[in-house]
Amino acid sequence: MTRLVSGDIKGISAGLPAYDQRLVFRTGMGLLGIACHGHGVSDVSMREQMASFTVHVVPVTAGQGIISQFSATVAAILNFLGIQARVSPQTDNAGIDLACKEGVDGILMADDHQFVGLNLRNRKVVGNSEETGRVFAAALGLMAGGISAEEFLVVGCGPVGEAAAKRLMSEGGRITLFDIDPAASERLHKRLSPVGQVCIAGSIDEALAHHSLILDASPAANAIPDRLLDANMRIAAPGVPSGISDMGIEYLQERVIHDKLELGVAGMAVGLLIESASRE
Ligand code: 2YH
Repeated sequence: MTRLVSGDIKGISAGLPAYDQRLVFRTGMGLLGIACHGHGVSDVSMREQMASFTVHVVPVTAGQGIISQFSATVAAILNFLGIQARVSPQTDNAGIDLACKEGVDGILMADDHQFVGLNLRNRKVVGNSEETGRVFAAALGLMAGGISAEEFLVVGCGPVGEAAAKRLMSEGGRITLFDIDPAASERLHKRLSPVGQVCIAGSIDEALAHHSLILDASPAANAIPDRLLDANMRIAAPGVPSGISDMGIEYLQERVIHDKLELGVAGMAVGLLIESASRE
């Protein structure tokens, strides 16, 4: 799993309104709309829930320690969605202690391996990897004009790729998996086969030659080589670093969605509140 660095986060907070607009242009929905769509809930009802939900983002010093602006950026994304979030003045266990004593409704916190959200009202826990996969899959479905009976290529068979594949399959999408490690695609294939139709591609060249709807969840630069890009492709790319080069992103223009934090945090926020929202 890739650990974010401060360069990945720079500019996210200030860029939220513009990013939201770009998402609307690409999918017909903004950050909140896509996250709600990923969970199958109405954004109107979710907006109401969010307005009365308070969150502390607790910085974590364990492992490689605090990433400058990480917690502030997570809080900015939550605020943009309408949640009352702030960075806790305390780190680690003291931050959890303070959140409980102050009676806040939720906590978001990340160490080097896991980024979790906790709803302190009902003990619901959400994970960033699962939410990222789910919400990018929903965004790809919107770019594709629907998921049912469409063929999707999922590149990268870790937790993000798995969650994305499950979300696509839940609406009748047909999945081909590719991972640089064949054992990883085999393992995921075994887990997904009872759910629906899943194939494994032997090479990225073969996989990209036969697919135009791609979910790139691989944590590797150049996982989708420029030479294999096609003008008909639509790609949702939550992997960090992005598997598509800057030149590839430029080439695909409005047919690519890539971010390092925004959609995943939006998915976590909706996931935390989903029990109290009405369905789409
Ligand atoms: O970037 C990460 C991990 N890769 C988890 C992401 C899961 N998709 N963690 C961020 C660490 C933040 C740091 N501990 C802080 O500033 O609190």
